Amino acid sequence: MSLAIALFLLVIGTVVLHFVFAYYFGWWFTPLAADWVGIDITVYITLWVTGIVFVAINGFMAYCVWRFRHRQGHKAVYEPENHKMEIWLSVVTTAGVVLMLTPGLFYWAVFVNVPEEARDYEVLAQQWQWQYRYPGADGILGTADTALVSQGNPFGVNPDDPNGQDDVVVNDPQMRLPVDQDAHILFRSNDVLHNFTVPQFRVKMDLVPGLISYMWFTPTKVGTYDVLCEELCGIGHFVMRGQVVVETEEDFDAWLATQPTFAETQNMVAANPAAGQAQYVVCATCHGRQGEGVQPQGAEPGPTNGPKLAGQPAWYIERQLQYFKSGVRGGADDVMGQQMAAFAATLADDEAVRNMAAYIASLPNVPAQRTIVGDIANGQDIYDRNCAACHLDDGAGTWYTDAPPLAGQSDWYLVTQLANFRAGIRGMHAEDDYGEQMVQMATAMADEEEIKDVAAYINTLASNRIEVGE
Ligand code: HEC
Ligand code: HEC
Ligand SMILES: [Cu+2]
Repeated sequence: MSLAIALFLLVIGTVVLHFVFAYYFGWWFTPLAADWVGIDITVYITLWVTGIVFVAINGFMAYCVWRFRHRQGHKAVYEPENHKMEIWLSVVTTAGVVLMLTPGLFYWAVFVNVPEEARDYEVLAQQWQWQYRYPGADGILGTADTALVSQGNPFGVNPDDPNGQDDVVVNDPQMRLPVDQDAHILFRSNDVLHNFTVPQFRVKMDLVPGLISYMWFTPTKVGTYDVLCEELCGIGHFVMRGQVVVETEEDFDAWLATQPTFAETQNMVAANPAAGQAQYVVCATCHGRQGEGVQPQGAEPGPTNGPKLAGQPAWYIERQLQYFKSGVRGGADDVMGQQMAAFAATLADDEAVRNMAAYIASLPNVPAQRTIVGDIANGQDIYDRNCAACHLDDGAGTWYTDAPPLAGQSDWYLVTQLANFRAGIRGMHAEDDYGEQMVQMATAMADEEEIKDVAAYINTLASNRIEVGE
């Protein structure tokens, strides 16, 4: 009897909760922003078919448990054959399965047949970022290969292919698409399986190393949508966040025209460290003459305690200076970052930023002082499980994962940054796609104590540390 009631409550509860979540909390499809309304229809049909079957079967089971419960003097009868009932059940099951499968097959045929006039785009996934490629004026994407991937050619575009010279390669997790234009998206992966999903477009596709997969859709609404990596197996895919900005064709074309072509990125003049050095004079007050950093004297770092910069690679320095200039770092509640933002603004243009980054990257990696003590074993445990995947086992960082070196950095600064990421002071700006990863990762440390443990462990990774007082 209690089993019958439990089954009955399960059915009622599931149906009621479904409607409460859908209508009261709005846990439902995001508004559609592409022309794949057919996908929604197939999902609705499947939901209705499986919903009705769920209620019918469990209801029937509850009924049987109650109706045919054990009673004195009653005996079960064995009835192995019932032709009428078997035919009836087969017909209903077949109808249900056909109803669920047919629309899917129909839309799959549309899905795999890309319209002639669709424009080509390419998405490249790697641990743990997205990159995008747009064809130039010729409308053709040149060939590319992961074997050609390097820091100067992160997309692996074939430098000998004339079709690739005018391609626009964007090493940034934000993609742009013109509205109401069929988009044919080609997918490649640099390392492991990934999955490109934009919920509002209702289409998703796996990216498989060694294969080119594809999908197509027509974005129908101007707006900004989140890109998710819905690959479940493996680590870190949940931090692969990006955006697709759907805009008018004029806006899209205007933006594309401002982007350097592949040929231009390959022929860029080398940065000039001497020009950077001339401008560094103002930076020295807070970051030291040799970029060695200015140690805090009291317990808390003050506004003139700039972290050590020597030992940081040019790509990381350049990105941070651009972040400070554009307000991605150094926002309203970031008191220390605001100090810095004022000085980043003195670098007039992209060239000045590149020159400064090149100068800082050329500074000798002088030893940093060890100021943090903590439980090194606990710090190592946290670091190896959560941080090494991007910052590497030895804390050296790599351009490939966009993660900067941590070993050799001012340890007190690592502590303040991890606390800032945890508090949302750094990494929460809508355009801070790299910092956002750290907002998620900073939760690996439960409290201030554990942050210090990790910093203490990172201290042991640097070969050029000096002990306090040495
Ligand atoms: C008034 C002091 C001050 C001056 C002058 C200053 N900075 Fe900074 N800088 C800081 C502080 C403080 C931080 C750390 C901000 C934080 O805690 O988020 C910082 C952070 C940075 C970072 C980020 C480092 C990292 O690992 O993320 C870079 C790069 C940088 N500064 C470069 C420069 C350059 C180049 C100049 C000269 C144009 C300069 N700074 C001038 C105080 C200063
Ligand atoms: C998914 C890759 C990834 C993982 C895992 C990761 N990080 Fe990071 N980390 C980054 C990226 C990318 C940045 C640069 C952010 C930016 O450009 O603003 C960064 C920046 C940092 C910074 C700031 C450095 C500076 O000079 O300002 C610290 C500190 C840091 N990470 C510590 C950690 C620790 C500790 C862990 C483990 C708990 C960890 N990270 C795990 C990707 C990662
Ligand atoms: Cu992924």
